[in-house]
Formats: sequence, structure tokens, C-alpha cells
Amino acid sequence: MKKNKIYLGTSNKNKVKEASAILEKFGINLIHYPIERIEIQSDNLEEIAIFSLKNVHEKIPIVIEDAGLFINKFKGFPGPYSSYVLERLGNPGILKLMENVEDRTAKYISAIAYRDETGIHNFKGIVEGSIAFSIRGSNGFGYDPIFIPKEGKDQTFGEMSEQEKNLLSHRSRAFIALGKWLTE
Ligand code: ITT
Repeated sequence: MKKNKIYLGTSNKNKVKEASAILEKFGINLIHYPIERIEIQSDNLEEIAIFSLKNVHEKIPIVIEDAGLFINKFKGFPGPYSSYVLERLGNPGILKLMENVEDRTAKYISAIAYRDETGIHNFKGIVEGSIAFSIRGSNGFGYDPIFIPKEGKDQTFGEMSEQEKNLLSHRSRAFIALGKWLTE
């Protein structure tokens, strides 16, 4: 066991809830480290997460996650700009852009950068799926009510319980990879 207590630097409490349920299974306690992240502009989520990590000066084992929704028809938009687009357009705006669009395939990516005294380590999780035709469900957060994971039962993440989302999500896949590595 490399560590049994680490911090998650984020302003998003939902991320902490989801990720701590995953790491708990590895016997790792995940503690919220509240920060307002300053994000650089880049096409690369890993790079954005690593940059945010560099703004945390405390010497604690800490992880930062950058996530995004990549819509194939729009060549991966909003991707790294997902929070900006969610704030401005919201889910109704995305559905509007997708009106009459046949190819609704999309994916969520979670890129996490973890740092301790041994250096920075990156892990990634992806979930393939599609954009729904309407807003469905009120669980989760962000784009959850419009994203249908391919391996699910045609439900959006917004229609699933947190446990159901955690069986499939980008975040759970990235944090499982981190959990495995920390307990190797
Ligand atoms: P921090 O940067 O403080 O960690 P954030 O919510 O801004 O919190 P991201 O930049 O990683 O996190 O996320 C980009 C956007 O994608 C943001 O608007 C999220 O709401 C959304 N998002 C990320 N993960 C999601 C998920 O599992 N379900 C739905 N939307 C998600």
C-alpha cells in the first residue's frame, strides 16, 4: 500500500462523492481539498490537470481531475471547454446544437494527475455513449442528464443512482486505475 489517505483538489463536491466511493473499496480515504481551479487552455486534459496540480504548493498526496464531454459530430467539442460551455449553453443549449444531428455518439473522459513525494502520475478513464434527445433524470451533475453510456440500459447517467453511474463512468475508471496503483 503506497498511501491510505489522499486529497482531491476540486470545487466540485460531486466528484469527491463519486471518487471516494471508488477509493474506499481500495481502503483509501479520499479527503476534499477545496480549491478554485485555474485552468489553462489546452486540448489535452492531462496537461490541464497537471497545470492545476502545480498551483497546490502544500506537500500532501493530492489528485486533481480534469473531465470533459467529447461529442464526435463536433470533433470533440466541448472537450476541455466543458465547464465553460455548460455554464453558457447548459444541457438545453447542447440539445439545441444537436437538433437534426444523426451521429449522437460522444464520450466522457476523466484525466487525473496524482502527486506525492515520488512525482506526478497520470491515469485516465473513458466511457463511450451518446447524447440523448431530451433531458432525462436529475441525479448526478453537469452533463449527466443528457449522456447515455453505451454499456448501460439506455438510461442517462442522470437516471442512474450513484452506484450505477460508478459501474460505468469515466471517473470511476480513472480512480480504479489510481486505486490499483496505490495499493500495488
Ligand atoms: P473542478 O474543476 O473544480 O474539479 P469542475 O466541475 O469544473 O470541477 P471539470 O473541469 O473537470 O470539473 O469538468 C468540466 C465540466 O464537465 C464541468 O462542467 C462538469 O460539470 C462536467 N462534468 C465532469 N464530469 C462530469 C460527470 O461525471 N457528469 C456530468 N458532467 C460532468
